[in-house]
Amino acid sequence: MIKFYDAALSGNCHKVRMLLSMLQIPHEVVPISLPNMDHKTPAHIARNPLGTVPVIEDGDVVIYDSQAILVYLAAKHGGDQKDNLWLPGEPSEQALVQQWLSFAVNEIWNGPALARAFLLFDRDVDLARCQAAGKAALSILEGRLRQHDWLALDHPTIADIACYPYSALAEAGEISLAPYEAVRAWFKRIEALPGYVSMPGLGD
Ligand SMILES: N[C@@H](CCC(=O)N[C@@H](CS)C(=O)NCC(=O)O)C(=O)O
Repeated sequence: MIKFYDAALSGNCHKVRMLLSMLQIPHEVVPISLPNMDHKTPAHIARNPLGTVPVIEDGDVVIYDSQAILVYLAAKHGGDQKDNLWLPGEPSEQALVQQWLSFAVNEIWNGPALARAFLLFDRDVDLARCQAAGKAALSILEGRLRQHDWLALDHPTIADIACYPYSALAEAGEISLAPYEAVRAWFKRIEALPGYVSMPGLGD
């Protein structure tokens, strides 16, 4: 059974929680306390030299980074390559999904995610810079979602899962979501998907 090293308030972990639930993948959660520094113990560093969560172990396979974990879970449990809606096998579709996975790690992490981390967890970053980056990222999402229901394709993919948590948590970083109507409508579509799970600060 998959072991999932999970920290409750982590949006990166939440991406994994959501896909495990949506794909109904059996797993065991191993809680990691970031305040207690569980993620810096030798045992955890052996799993992930970066000392971060999420991490999954599936037999001998150990994967860290939430985007990499989404790719693994979708490829293994999302259906055959031809009909895998979460991570399509067709090259241009797969690349479009990857494009938004990169957006999650770069623009969304360096914007709303780090603004929230500053205000909630005393992360040493420049709040104003993160908030400005956050607004820029949300504007790009808004532009895409005014024309399309989903980020990469015409149906939900792991791109939507990867970009959702820290966008939806933006107000915890004191970035108002009021100007982003299409983004807020997209949150509702994601929250209506079968198997959606919430976390503190997100829609139930
Ligand atoms: N790119 C990684 C980032 C992982 C990450 O920074 N996780 C945070 C929790 S959201 C963490 O473990 N922080 C503790 C630390 O950096 O020491 C991912 O997407 O999983």
